[in-house]
Amino acid sequence: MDGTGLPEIRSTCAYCGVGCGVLLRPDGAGGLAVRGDPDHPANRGRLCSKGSALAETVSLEQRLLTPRAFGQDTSWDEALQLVADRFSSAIAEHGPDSVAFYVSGQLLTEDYYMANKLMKGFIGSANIDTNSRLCMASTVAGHKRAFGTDTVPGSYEDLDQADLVVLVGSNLAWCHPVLYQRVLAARQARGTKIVVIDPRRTASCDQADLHLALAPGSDVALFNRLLARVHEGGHVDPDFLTHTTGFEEALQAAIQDDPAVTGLSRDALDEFCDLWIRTDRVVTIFSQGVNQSSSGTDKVNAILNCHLATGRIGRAGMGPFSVTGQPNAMGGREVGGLANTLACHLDIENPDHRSAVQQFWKAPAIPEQQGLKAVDLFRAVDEGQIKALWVIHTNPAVTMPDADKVRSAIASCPFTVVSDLTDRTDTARVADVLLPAAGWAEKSGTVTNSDRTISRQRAVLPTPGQARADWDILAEVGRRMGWEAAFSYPSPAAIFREYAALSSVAHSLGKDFDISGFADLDDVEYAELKPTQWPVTARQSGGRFFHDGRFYHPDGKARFVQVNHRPPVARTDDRYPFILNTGRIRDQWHSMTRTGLSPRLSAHLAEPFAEIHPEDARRLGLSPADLIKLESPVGRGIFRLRLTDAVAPGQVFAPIHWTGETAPSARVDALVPSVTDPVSGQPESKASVVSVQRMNATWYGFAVSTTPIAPPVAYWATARTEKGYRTEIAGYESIEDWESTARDWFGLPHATAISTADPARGSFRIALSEGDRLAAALFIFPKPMALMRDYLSTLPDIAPDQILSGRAPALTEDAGPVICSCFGVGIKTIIRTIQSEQPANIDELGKLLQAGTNCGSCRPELAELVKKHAVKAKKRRADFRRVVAPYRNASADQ
Ligand SMILES: Nc1nc2c(c(=O)[nH]1)N[C@H]1C(S)=C(S)[C@@H](COP(=O)(O)OP(=O)(O)OC[C@H]3O[C@@H](n4cnc5c(=O)[nH]c(N)nc54)[C@H](O)[C@@H]3O)O[C@H]1N2
Ligand SMILES: Nc1nc2c(c(=O)[nH]1)N[C@H]1C(S)=C(S)[C@@H](COP(=O)(O)OP(=O)(O)OC[C@H]3O[C@@H](n4cnc5c(=O)[nH]c(N)nc54)[C@H](O)[C@@H]3O)O[C@H]1N2
Ligand code: SF4
Ligand SMILES: [Mo]
Repeated sequence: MDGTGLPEIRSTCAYCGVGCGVLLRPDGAGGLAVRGDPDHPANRGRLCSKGSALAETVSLEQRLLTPRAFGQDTSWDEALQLVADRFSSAIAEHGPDSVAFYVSGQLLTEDYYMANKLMKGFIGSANIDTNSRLCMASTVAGHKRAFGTDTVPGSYEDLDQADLVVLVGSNLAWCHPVLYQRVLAARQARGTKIVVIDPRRTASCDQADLHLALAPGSDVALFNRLLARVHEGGHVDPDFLTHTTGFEEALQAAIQDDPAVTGLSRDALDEFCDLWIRTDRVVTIFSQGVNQSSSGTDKVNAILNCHLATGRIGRAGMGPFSVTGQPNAMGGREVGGLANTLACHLDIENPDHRSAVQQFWKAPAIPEQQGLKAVDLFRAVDEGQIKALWVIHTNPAVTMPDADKVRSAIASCPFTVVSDLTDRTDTARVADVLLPAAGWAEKSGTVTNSDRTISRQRAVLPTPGQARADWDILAEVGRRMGWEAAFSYPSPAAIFREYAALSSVAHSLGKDFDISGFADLDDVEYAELKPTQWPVTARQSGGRFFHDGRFYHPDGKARFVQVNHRPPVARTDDRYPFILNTGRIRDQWHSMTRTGLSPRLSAHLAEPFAEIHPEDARRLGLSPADLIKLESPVGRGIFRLRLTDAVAPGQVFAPIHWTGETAPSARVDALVPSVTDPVSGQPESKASVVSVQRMNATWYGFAVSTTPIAPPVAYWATARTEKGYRTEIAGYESIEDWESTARDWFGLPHATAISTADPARGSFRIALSEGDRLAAALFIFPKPMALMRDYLSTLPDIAPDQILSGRAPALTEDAGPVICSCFGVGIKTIIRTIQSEQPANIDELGKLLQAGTNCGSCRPELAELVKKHAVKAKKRRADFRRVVAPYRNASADQ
């Protein structure tokens, strides 16, 4: 593609659990060309907006390139010895449970295996937990309760073959976009129906036949209603029931639940139940709206109960389907990354399993009990029980519930190590030792996606600076702690072989996870490994589970679990009258350390926001573009108001992505208390309670600059642009001398300034240039202001004397916030084109503008725009304002 002649190398996308195959062609200068791998079974060549922009995130900007200890650069030798010594001395003095690892579903399987082996087998504690506790733990627990094993029964092909896809607490269009495209393709090909169960109207509702906006946390009651109706109508599969136990009890519990708690009408409930019951091929996809709940495990079992009762499991086009979030969330579950599991689906509390693993590892010790789960782990850190903590490939100071408390707990821990790509994370900022990790394109290993397909990730770029792969760092610490033989590996391939061999031990103990077919893979075969769904044995490769009625409880049967509705733990009251729901946006990945580097991805939604229903806003006297303060019993934050009837009255939705680095007052998890599911320990991230108030700032600002800024004011939020940064700012204190303040914030004491001020109106504008190059501009107003932000963000391509108007020259049109990130097409351009050309659908629009014709991630938004704007001319202007507004500062396009 780029003509350099370097070959394309197959790898796997760095982001979500769909696990799309990518073809990477290094350009020889540290860059990459990326395209979808047409031969990968997960995506067949498709990529979403994030996958398409991978090349923009591999630069060395913000990379940590040398080990650091206590604020100073140091050598690997010193850093690793320090880590080994401090862990060893904590263990010697306070015992193995005084140390902990907190790791990630984004680690490669080989990295994960090392961390788990070191902690569980050699240190002898189970205090290793992973961010999967915040993500998949309820599914793991629900699967184990029902099936006796944590196994996803089906395959992605089921999505192609289903006649009904139910999305429960899953915004598939934005979070697993390539799977969503598969569902839409099935809809086109065979008329697959789509039902979305989500309190919020999301992009995934775009083509839904039915959207059930249920009351937050009421999924158990909804699926209990379905189970009761399955039974009432005589749709239970009696043959399949012989492979199960507990149906009667689960049914009695289900009948007791009052479906009215869902807040849904009887008609809507009946419509859903009828559709589900009469469609044999139904796949129920579920994700964080299910898992991240104080009744998450029960929600999972309520869904599984319905599939078990109808025998719709493990057969073509049907089954419950938990989609995994992170690229190796599934691999982490297999390798035993959670504090309550051992490797290869073996159980820590089973003495036979323990001794088998101990023998296999020739390990000195193996813990007899579960370790601390994430929330308890950081509580133990806070209480001083953990003397040494190692955080790898995750950013808990911003993504754990009660994040301010977690951040201060980490800061107060006697010894904290962070392995990351960058030192600019909320967690790295408070750590003692920073270890530079090799990143996605620089390291080799394997990942397992949502449908149990194991794929290779391959190093295609040289490792920068002194960075090292996570497995390598862990193994060396293991050696330096005295376990030379157990941690000497020449390559990830050697680790993988050992892991595969351990899986045959697990299989001999009756476990389903078996990749023993890989135990003899030589280095060349590992290098060439093709995507393969497990199990992989001498006899079998891939396939579905449970269709044969064989489950993994000791009696070989599946279990129905009695579940009843329990509302979310926090209740709204006069003080905290709103429910706070949190989640993801289309183009950012978690704490944005990688996607935030891409100007394209940052142009979609450039500022942290909170969505509120217009009726609530009216009641509270809020106007579009206001900044609002959210306060919960544990924390507070400031967000841009986004008015939309996509959220129900009484609810607020805010995304999770902003951090101390990008918007310090919009760290959403600072507001989420650490309430957990009693079975899985997973936090309730989607049902906190908050109050909402306008932030009565004295002034509001917008800045563009070539270098990042972090002004010491109540609110700022920054995003990458093509050539620099754009920052929204607001403050309470009156500022007398705006020019010197601006110079200070931008770090430009000697730049040439042109400014205009209108003290009567309280407005001020300044452009600062160095030579003939515009370096920064700042606009201050007493209210949220109207500016052509997207045009201004093209700085420094604007002449200093032009910028102060805040408007584009007459002939330049402001494209507006980017909707199609592949071709950089802004919302205003799209609306203008729809209005002037009146395309009948998004395909016609695509011919006019290219928008939506590459990765397709923006197609739901384009469809909504086409629907809204193919309208009569006189309504157009008003509509234009209303639709553009929520994308950022709502008065921006007046
Ligand atoms: N763009 C993007 N994609 C991602 C990620 C990312 O950061 N960015 N992260 C990846 C990861 S790690 C994960 S885990 C997945 C998450 O993927 P999803 O689970 O699809 O994403 P979320 O936005 O967290 O939440 C899904 C939905 O749950 C709904 N919800 C809230 N409460 C309830 C409830 O009580 N019941 C029901 N039924 N629904 C409810 C929310 O309104 C939200 O729309 O995404 C993965 N993909
Ligand atoms: N309120 C609320 N909170 C949530 C959620 C929610 O929906 N609502 N979702 C939860 C879920 S599902 C998840 S998965 C978590 C995600 O939360 P985190 O895992 O904390 O978020 P990330 O930003 O993905 O953190 C990954 C870190 O690893 C670093 N990194 C990248 N590549 C490498 C590498 O190769 N090696 C190493 N060592 N480091 C690397 C990145 O720079 C980054 O700092 O958030 C959880 N928190
Ligand atoms: S759907 Fe997008 S983010 Fe997920 S693996 Fe595929 S390309 Fe990557
Ligand atoms: Mo996740």
